Amino acid sequence: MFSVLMIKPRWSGEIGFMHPITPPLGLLYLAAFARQERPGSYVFKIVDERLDQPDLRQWNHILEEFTPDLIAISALNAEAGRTAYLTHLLKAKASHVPIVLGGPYPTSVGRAALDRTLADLLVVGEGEIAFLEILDHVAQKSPDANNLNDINIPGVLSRSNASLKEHEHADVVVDMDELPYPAFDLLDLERYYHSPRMTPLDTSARYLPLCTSRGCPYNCIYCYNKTFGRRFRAMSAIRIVNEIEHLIDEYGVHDFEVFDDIFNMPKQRVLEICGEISKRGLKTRFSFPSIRGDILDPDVITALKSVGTYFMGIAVESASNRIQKMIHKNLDLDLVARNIETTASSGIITAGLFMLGFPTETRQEVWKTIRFALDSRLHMAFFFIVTAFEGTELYEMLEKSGRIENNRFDEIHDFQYARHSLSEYVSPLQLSLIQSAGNLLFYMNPIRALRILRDYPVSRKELLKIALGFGMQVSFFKPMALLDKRVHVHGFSLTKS
Ligand code: B12
Ligand code: SF4
Repeated sequence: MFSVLMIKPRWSGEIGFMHPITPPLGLLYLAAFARQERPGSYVFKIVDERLDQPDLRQWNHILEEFTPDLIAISALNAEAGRTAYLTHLLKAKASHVPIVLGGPYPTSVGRAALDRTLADLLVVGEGEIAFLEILDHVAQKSPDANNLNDINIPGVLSRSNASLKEHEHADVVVDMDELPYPAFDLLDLERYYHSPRMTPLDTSARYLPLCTSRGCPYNCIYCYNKTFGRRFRAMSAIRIVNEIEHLIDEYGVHDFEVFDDIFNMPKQRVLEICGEISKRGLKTRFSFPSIRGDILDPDVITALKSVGTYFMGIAVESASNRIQKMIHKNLDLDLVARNIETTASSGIITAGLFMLGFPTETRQEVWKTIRFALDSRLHMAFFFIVTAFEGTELYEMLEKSGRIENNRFDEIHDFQYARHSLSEYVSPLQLSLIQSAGNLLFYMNPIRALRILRDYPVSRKELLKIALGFGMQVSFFKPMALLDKRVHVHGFSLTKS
């Protein structure tokens, strides 16, 4: 049987303190789709480096034991360095085995990902269809990595098919209901249940991720949403609730973390999903790490609450209308403030996601964002330092103005601790100090503390642990980060502290 070794690399650099390890949904969809379309043809094994951290000896053992016919690596930009290292390590041992690279990293940099690694092929964009064609091609025509020159699949780049247009995307699954359920059976799920997750609450619950739509029609300049494109495609409510029911029956999981780029669209879809869950009498809990705040309304919030929503991250980014326009987010801030009020008052733990230090942002504008958070009923606030990722409009903007000398952003994993400033008017030190002050002012409000105590879905003991951990981060790690040279982004010619 044709064996496929799938790898999720660990992060490349050292910066950052929070490392959620979530099930690698991309790989799980690729495997499930291939199994659905070619039953019995391919066998898969997943190595998640973030969990196992295999050393050289263990990697050799994995290769000898599994003897893969093809290796598939899924990477974000933040994993670019490690991905390159891995391809060298794997090629040294199994040079003839084709290595295919996919995910947001190769999608955002295109051919450069082949130059920076020893991968043989890369897929730009959504992976299911292109990956299946690659599997069929390698299995039937050319099992040797050195013989992949004739490959001609939309969105697939090889070292020799120079004719393929840069950034031509792979074919997408148009009818999302045709997607199989992710192949969770390939993972030891217990290990993910006990790892940090995206939702910053330790509810000690078994949970699984859901991704119910692909694509986002908005165009925020800092966001990398090109993998699935701007055409929004969603699963039907019935398909989604079937998957939820399957996960409850198969894995006994009732807690779901929703990974969609933009879940709450359109309103009718959300209401139908909630209606279907209630109709079937399913016991569910949901958390939404990031939701768009201007397309919420009280009906949607009530419906989500009724099916067990306990956490919602609302992406506000900036409280300055000028910055909202510049970053193409264009939020109606009054509407978002009202939605935060409704969500938080309903007892859902509501977190505000904010970004500080956009190009041209002034100190007053940064403080305006902090004040927005302070004046709100939010339970939590995350003040991230704006970082530009390759492939985003923000990155291009900085590149054009000659402000990027040597991109080191792939070393940053936690934008709370990054120490740089894209703003010409606020230095990195000033930005970090405002960020720390914002955190302190936000959490030292006694009324907020009481509301957190009342609404948190965890025991008082758990809450105390979280509060101590967070207190340590804000009062110790963050100031320490100010002294830590590694937290500087060396390659940037930005305002000096
Ligand atoms: C879960 C998640 C995380 C998790 C896990 C990340 C990880 N290491 O994989 C956590 C919370 C840790 C995280 C952190 C970060 N994340 Co994140 N995250 C997501 C999120 C919400 C869901 C990912 C997912 O499962 N999607 C669903 C699956 C089906 O999609 P997929 O993985 O992209 O896979 C498809 C294709 O990419 C392709 N594909 C994927 N792998 C492969 C492999 C092969 C061989 C092939 C052929 C194809 C292929 O086919 C798949 C199916 O179509 C996405 C947003 C989104 N909706 O995708 C952001 C997203 C991936 N994150 C992003 C960012 C920027 C980050 C951070 C840098 C942010 C931060 N705050 O610091 C850090 C990076 C830290 C790190 N080293 O992991 C960006 C990626 C930008 C980029 N170009 O790298 C995204 C796209 C959000 C965005 N719109 O900007 N993230
Ligand atoms: S930030 Fe959200 S709304 Fe904006 S483009 Fe990205 S996914 Fe879409």
